[in-house]
Order: sequence, then C-alpha cells, then structure tokens
Amino acid sequence: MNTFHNPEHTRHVGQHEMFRGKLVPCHEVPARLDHVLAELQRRPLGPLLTPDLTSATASATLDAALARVHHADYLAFLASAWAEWVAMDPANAAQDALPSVWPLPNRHGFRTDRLPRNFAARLGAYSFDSGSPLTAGTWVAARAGAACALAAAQCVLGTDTGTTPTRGCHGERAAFALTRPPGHHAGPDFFGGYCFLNNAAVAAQALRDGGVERVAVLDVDYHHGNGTQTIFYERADVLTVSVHGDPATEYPFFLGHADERGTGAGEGFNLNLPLPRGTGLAAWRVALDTALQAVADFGAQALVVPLGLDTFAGDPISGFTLQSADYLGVGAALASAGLPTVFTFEGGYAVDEVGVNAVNVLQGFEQTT
Ligand code: Q9C
Ligand code: ZN
Repeated sequence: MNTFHNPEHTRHVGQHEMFRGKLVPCHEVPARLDHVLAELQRRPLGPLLTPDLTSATASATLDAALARVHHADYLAFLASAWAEWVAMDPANAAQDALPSVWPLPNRHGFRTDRLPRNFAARLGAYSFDSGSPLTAGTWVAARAGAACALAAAQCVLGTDTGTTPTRGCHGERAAFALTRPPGHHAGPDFFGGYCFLNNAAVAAQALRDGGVERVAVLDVDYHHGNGTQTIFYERADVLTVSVHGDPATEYPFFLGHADERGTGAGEGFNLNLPLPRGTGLAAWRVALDTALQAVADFGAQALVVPLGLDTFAGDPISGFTLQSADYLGVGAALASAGLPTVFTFEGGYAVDEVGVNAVNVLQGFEQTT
C-alpha cells in the first residue's frame, strides 16, 4: 500500500483547546503523525510518498478538488485567516485564533445571511467549537494534507489523472493519506473537532470525478463524521456510514443519530450506527459488519475509510475499549469488502500507541488482500 504523508503537518501546532471552561493543552499534536511514520518504518507496507505541490498545475488541481467539497468563501476565509487575525492586533501573532462567539440557528432570531466584517465574529461563523485552534501554519498544513487525500484517491483510480504527481501509482488496491490536522468534522463551510479541510470527502469526490459511480465512506473514528455526512447528505452517489459514540453523550453531540438517513436525492444514503460509551470489540464489530453490509448493498465500487484510532481503550478523550491487537482484525474486516480503498488518518489521542494501532489496521488489511 502506498502512503502519502504530509511533511507540512508540523506547521499546524495548536497551543490550547477550550474544554469545560478552561484552556487545556491540545490533544491533536504533531507527535501523533510522527508515531505512525515511525511504525511504518518498522513495519513497511509500501512506498512512502509526498505530493509535490510546487507546480502551478498541481496547485490548481488541488484547489479545484477542494472547491468540489468546500464553499469558495470558506476556502478564502481559511487562506487569509491568520493574516486577518494578526491584523486585528499584532499581539495576536503569539496566540492561536480560537472562536468564542457563534450564531445560534436562525429560529433563535440570529442572522447568518450577513457575514460580519469583524474577524473574531467570522471565526465563529465558520466554526462549531472552540477546540480547534487556527494557527499561523494551519492553512498550509491542511492544504498539503488534502493533497495527500487527493493523491491517495488518484492512486487507487484505475486511470492516472496525471495531475497531482503520484509517481506512476495508479490502479492500486489501497492507499493511505497520512496527514494532520484531521478532516472528518470539517463541513462544506465550517471547521471544528480539530478539522479544517475534509480529507475523506476530497478523496471520495476525487474518486467520483475519476469515474467511480458509487463511492462509500465508512467512518470508524470514535466521533461521528458530521462534516462528511453533511457534505454528502443530499447525494445518492456517495454513501456515508459512521460507527461512533452515541451523540446523546459523545462529541460532536448535535449530529450522528440513527434516524439521520439522508435527504432529498440522498434519502437512504446515510447510515449512522451510534454505540454507547463503554462499547467493546464484540459489539463494535457487529456494528462494523452492519456498516460493511450497507456498503455492499449500495453496490459501492470504491471505499474511503476515515481512520480514527480513538476507539482504543487507552484514548484519553473517548469511550470505547478496543485493544491494539484488535485493529489487525478491523483491517481484515475492511479488506473483506473487496474494494479499492483510501484510508485517511483522523483521530486517535493515545499518542504513544496511535502508530501501532494505525499500522495494525493497514497490515490487517494488506494480509487479507
Ligand atoms: N473531552 C477527531 O477525533 N473535543 N476529533 C472533545 C472531550 C473534541 C475529535 C473533548 C474532540 C474532537 C478528529
Ligand atoms: Zn475522533
């Protein structure tokens, strides 16, 4: 399996996230990715590649892929956010930008049809929590990360679209986009949950645009993939399935219930499988099998797996109890779908174990293909 990793990830380093009234150190730290890379060096699964964005063509191709899943005004906001944050007050250069004010839904009387000029207000208009610091390097890191997702999609496409350099890699069974910040909480025009650009959605859309008629996204992160669900909620060509902690008690709280089945043309093309906090491997695997059956019933021709490792028993902010060895079986189960598969690296905050856990999934997948 080819891994596309993002050396620019080190430019996204948050200082703090807001948690229950205080600023606490970020859980989503650069060492997470370094541990996965180190484990891939111990247990190589294939080439380690980095997308090259230096040419104008590659850069424009990436921007076009981003515009397929995110709104233009949101992308422009992200691109200039740090400069505007510092322009508010030069002292801001030493602080992460963290939102602290949001419009409630329109039924409460707040207006979202007028975007404030004030940058602190716009930060709120484009986000849904105060746990996702936007830093000087966030845009560069997130954009280079989305390039990994795009390259991974092109790698599994039967035809090389020839734009983002994938060094001749095409028609592969699987590819891994190893990047941070993660992506599955980012929606068409919002960030949150440590996510800014939805890497899994970029990959799924790139597969569609490369000619795959039916793409399934099977999200195994502990947290509901609200951003991905929202991006594809009205569409029948991309099935979104998520196995996650019940939003009644677990983040992101305001989406992820079992009765969300899609809307309009997308009705019937979203499946949520919420599980109670405390769920262990046996019940989790039953849900995964239900998810895989939905992927098969849909007739998916390619699969995108937002790969969160925060289902691990040792995860500091999550509540399932999977063990490291269990992830080999998770990879094998995902491989049993028999589909070209793109993995995107999402959550997993037991930093010392996240490398072993991630590579266990990928190794289990490879051993079953
Ligand atoms: N104490 C991802 O896994 N904060 N995002 C929860 C719990 C937000 C997780 C705080 C968690 C976001 C990609
Ligand atoms: Zn998560």
